[in-house]
Amino acid sequence: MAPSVEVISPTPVPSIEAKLDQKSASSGFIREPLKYSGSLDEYKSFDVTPVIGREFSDLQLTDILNDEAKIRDLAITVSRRGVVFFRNQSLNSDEQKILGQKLGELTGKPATSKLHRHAVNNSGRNITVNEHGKLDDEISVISSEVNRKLYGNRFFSDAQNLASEGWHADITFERVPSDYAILKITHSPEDQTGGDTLWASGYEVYDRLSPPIQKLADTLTAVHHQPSFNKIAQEHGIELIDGDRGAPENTGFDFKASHPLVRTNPVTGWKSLFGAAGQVDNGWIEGVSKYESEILKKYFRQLIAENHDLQVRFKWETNDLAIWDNRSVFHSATNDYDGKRQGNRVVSLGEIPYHDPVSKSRREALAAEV
Ligand SMILES: O=C(O)CCC(=O)C(=O)O
Ligand SMILES: [Fe+2]
Repeated sequence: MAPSVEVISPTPVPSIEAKLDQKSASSGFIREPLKYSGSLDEYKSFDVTPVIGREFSDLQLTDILNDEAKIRDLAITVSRRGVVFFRNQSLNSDEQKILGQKLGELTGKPATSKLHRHAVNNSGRNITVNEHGKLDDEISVISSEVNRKLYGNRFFSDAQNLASEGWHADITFERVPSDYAILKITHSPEDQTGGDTLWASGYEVYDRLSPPIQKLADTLTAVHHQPSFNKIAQEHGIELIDGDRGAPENTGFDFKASHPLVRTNPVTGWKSLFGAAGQVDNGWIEGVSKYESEILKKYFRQLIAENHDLQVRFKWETNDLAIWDNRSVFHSATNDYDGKRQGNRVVSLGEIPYHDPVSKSRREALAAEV
């Protein structure tokens, strides 16, 4: 008998086992959570909130760039705290790229995963990464001026949309999405204030689901979709990057990928809600009715946007830098300024997302650690 409700059929995706096999075959990827060795304890730092965020008060990243133990510990710290902040960094864009690649390499990402080359936010837009006119496809220049040109008035302070629409994780429409992202703000807003960025913990969102809803979420997948790139490319005569966007799997112009709704972070071993907010606004949750998909998407977005106790907000000064783990946090820019603001972002690619059924939630794992 035909189902009485319209069910969104799952797109064919490899089974969890196939994904794990594929990953372990291609990467020797690490199943056991990684242990922090203590090598960063000599630097002054503090937790910005109980749940998310750590700030290092005076560490210069250039001083530790060649120290593999420290970079590995840094990656573990980012994965555990979700986002880590550094003030007034001297790191240039080439060093930022080295750091982006090392964070994942030293924590076991597949050898084929490099730095992302963004289909739109690349050198083709002709915004230079420094004052010497350097263009680089592995750096996305985050520019208020270009955003206003391409995406219109939601990037002005008098926009009338809901600011909470901005919550997302980066480039999850790719089959191999990001592990870490590093944003260095090179020009803080000319207005003197505004332009803060917020991050929200996907681990904590998962922990706020009741056990029966966690069980349901554990079994689901979601399609992540970004339809606006093709539209923007057409409207503004931009040539999209089609070929290898940092991993051999990341090609084509569909900008669509199916990923587990709840993703295990291989560095911490913790489960995080992943198929939520901006990256699934134009996508859907698979295997449930269209109506159920909309209700679940709305509920997950609400948990992210309306729980300020799982968020952290950062106020930028020029040359401040943030590193976050795109597998386990969402973030949102604040478009409350009208002057110029600009930064360089490196997005590195990690593993094909997977859900390890024996992995723990953050709260469970932390309780077991003490
Ligand atoms: O401009 C910001 O504050 C953040 C922009 C963003 O979403 C990103 O860099 O990934
Ligand atoms: Fe982003």
